[in-house]
This record gives sequence, structure tokens and C-alpha cells, in this order.
Amino acid sequence: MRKYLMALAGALAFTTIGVANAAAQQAGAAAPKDATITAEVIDLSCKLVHGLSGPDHTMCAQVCADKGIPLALFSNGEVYLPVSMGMPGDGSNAQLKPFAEQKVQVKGKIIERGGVKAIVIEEIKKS
Ligand SMILES: [Cu+2]
Repeated sequence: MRKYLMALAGALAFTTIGVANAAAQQAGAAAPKDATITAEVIDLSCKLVHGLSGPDHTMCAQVCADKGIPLALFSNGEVYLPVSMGMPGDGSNAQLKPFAEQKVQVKGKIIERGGVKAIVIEEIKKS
């Protein structure tokens, strides 16, 4: 009986993992890819709504970040949203704020889903 229950538990766990994998594939989840990009650290709100960025906009970007607007990375005309591998995740504004409106080199993992590019920052330095 005990052996039967162990086998049943094992089969259930295996099935659950299979279902989770299938759900991830259906959602269009791409495996995170290691990459290094050169980018500008932008304030999403001012960049997208008002077209503002660059050294003259540094102070505004830092104020926006303090108010909870995400800082993001802009590279080759594309926006990369910083995300976290943790659950719940951690925000990236504290990490990005010292580099607001500067060029940086970022090493991390890139994830694309639903037409959005996201990046898990592993290393960031001034470029
Ligand atoms: Cu701003």
C-alpha cells in the first residue's frame, strides 16, 4: 500500500510538471538568453510620453524613479524592461538610478514575451 501511494505521488508530481511546462509553452515563454547590451538608462514615462531623455533630463529621471516610474534600458531603438527572477520580484530603480540618462553596458538575461523585451540585470557599468 505504501509503495502504491509513493508511486501515485510520483506520477502526480510528474504530471504536474508536464502540465506546467505545457502551460509555459502555450504562453509563448522563451527561455532567458544570456546577453550583453549597450544601452541608455531612460525614464519610461518621460521618454515615451514626452520624448525626453539625455543628460539634460537626468534630474527629472531620478525624480520620476523615486516616484515609482520604472527606469528602463533603451538599446538600438528598443526598450528593455528590467525584471527580477525572484517571486515576488525586486524593483530595479535603485540599481539603475545612479546611471539615469547615461550610457551603460549591461550583462544579463533577456526574455521576450508578448512583444515585450525584458532583461534581468546581472552586471551594470558605465559604458
Ligand atoms: Cu522624467
